[in-house]
Amino acid sequence: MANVEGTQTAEEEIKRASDFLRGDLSADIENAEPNMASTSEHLLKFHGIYAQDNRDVRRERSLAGETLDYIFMVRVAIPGGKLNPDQWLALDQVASDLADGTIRLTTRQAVQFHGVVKKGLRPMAFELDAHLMTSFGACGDVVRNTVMCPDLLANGANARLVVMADHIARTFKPTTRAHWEIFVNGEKSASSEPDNEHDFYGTTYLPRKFKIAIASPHENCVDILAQDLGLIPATHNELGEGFNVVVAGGLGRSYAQPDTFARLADPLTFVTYAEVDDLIRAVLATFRDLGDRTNRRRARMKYIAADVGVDQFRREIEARLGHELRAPHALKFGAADDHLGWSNLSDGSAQLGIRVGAGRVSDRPDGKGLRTALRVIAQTLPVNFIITAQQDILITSISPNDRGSVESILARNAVRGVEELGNVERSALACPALPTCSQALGEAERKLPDVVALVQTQLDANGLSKRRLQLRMTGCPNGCARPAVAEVGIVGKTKNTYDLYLGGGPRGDRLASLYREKVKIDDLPSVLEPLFERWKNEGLEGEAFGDFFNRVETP
Ligand code: SRM
Ligand code: SF4
Repeated sequence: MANVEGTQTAEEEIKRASDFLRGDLSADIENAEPNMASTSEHLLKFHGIYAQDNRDVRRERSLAGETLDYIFMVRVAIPGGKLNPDQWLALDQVASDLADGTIRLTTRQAVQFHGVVKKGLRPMAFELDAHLMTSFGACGDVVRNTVMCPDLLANGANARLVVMADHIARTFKPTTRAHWEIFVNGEKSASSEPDNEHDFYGTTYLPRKFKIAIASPHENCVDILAQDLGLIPATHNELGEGFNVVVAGGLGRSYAQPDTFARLADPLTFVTYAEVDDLIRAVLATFRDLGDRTNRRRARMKYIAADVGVDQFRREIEARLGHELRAPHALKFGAADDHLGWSNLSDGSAQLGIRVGAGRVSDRPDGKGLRTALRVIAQTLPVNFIITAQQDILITSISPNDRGSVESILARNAVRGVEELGNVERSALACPALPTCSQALGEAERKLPDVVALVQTQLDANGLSKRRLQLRMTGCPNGCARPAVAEVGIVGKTKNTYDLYLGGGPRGDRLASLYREKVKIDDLPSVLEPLFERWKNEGLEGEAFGDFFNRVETP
């Protein structure tokens, strides 16, 4: 099979001509302009940096004939979301010194900083590097931050599994030194030889992003079927420990392009630990060779599988692997665990999961809040942190003697415990959307508290307060908060209206279907009310809303 024919996108040539992701970045960063040239903007993404402008002031500045308020978003890749206190304190400091004073936890267990100015990019990269973190490879046409269920890190998990996210991050990160030359130490590589980049990346890297996650076999907090490649720990009767592998999931869609769609990953095979790297390499090579480089909207791996069919896609992977794949195992998922609240781990330590509304770690104007609480905890107690794929944070490795100290620091800073949260609020997700995201058609993160309150009120009015409901909201159909697999997905369509998707599974194993188009937020209660009433009256014992909707409304 050949690559998709046609004229390749401009981005492909930018990559090819960039000398392994250098381009004119150094010169562009140093000049006096507040923004970057568009070629550099594309390359910047590989370095974890997005050129943005503050959209709240875009119109008034344009009308006044002023330049846009140029800012940058920096995404820090954190494999498995694991951070030690030194790293958390460095992120906290960077948020104050170089960004907008907030730390944004992402749906892929990474961290984003918003409102960074061009002059701050190098100091930020330097600080991150000093604390063994980097934004390099957090964005761009490469393997993105590897996500991992926190349960796999605790409770006596096997030693190979604990380091799996780090291993994948290290093994599949581009090897070019460009980032360190340009952003960290400013020195041109001593050698004039070209970098020895991975074969599967070559000079044009992947057609687009590639996402890997590792799920718990018991619950699906990482939305494993939304990934390009998912690993689920399993034991084979004859071969022992390894992973069931799923491939070719992805959720992004574009209104402008009807041939884009959300797709759940398919089971591919079982591999042992010894085989997993080669399999990932073969899948990456398949994507590299067959992915659509003529149209970035269709340049995800899911479209190869959808276009050529799962069997042919499998044969393509086998051809690059050099042997046949084993038959896949049937998979079954439990409902996602949010990991919130206290739990005792098998090593005798305790863990506390704290809800972070839309992942935004910040303080209130009076200086109290989650950001201060986490800083004090990191400064004073020997703990660690894990960011979850639900945009929340876990404080881990808490000595039983320190539980009281953790609780009093949180209480002093008015951080609410899980028992104080409403059930909708507890699991709701929202993407950043306005004012930073260039692709946002409507609000998400800023509107989430209102939406949660409206839906919770509606549930309460129907006597359903105690029922869980998974609500996810995004400012556009790219689906960054994964609304396409949610029980209730609210997806920006225009400035003030949203498409409403219903019936995803709490297990993340079913796509939601479009229920109503162009709903105004204020009209949400009246749209949901009859469905909630039916759920109450006709729902089976313990039946989740998504399952109920799917049973009664889907033909
Ligand atoms: Fe995303 C683009 C934010 C997870 C699908 N995503 C963006 C950008 C960079 C906008 C842009 O291209 O200019 C957003 C930055 C906005 C801002 O101001 O911060 C953005 N995506 C996010 C985050 C921060 C959402 C969040 O609330 O946490 C997540 C960061 C993940 C990370 O740490 O790496 C985030 N994005 C996702 C997910 C969910 C996931 O990976 O589990 C998806 C759906 C899964 C998938 O990839 O199919 C997702 N983001 C997209 C897409 C659509 C891709 C496609 O297939 O068409 C875009 C658009 C693009 O890449 O051009 C996008
Ligand atoms: Fe931006 Fe759309 Fe992603 Fe929200 S879903 S962050 S609006 S790209």
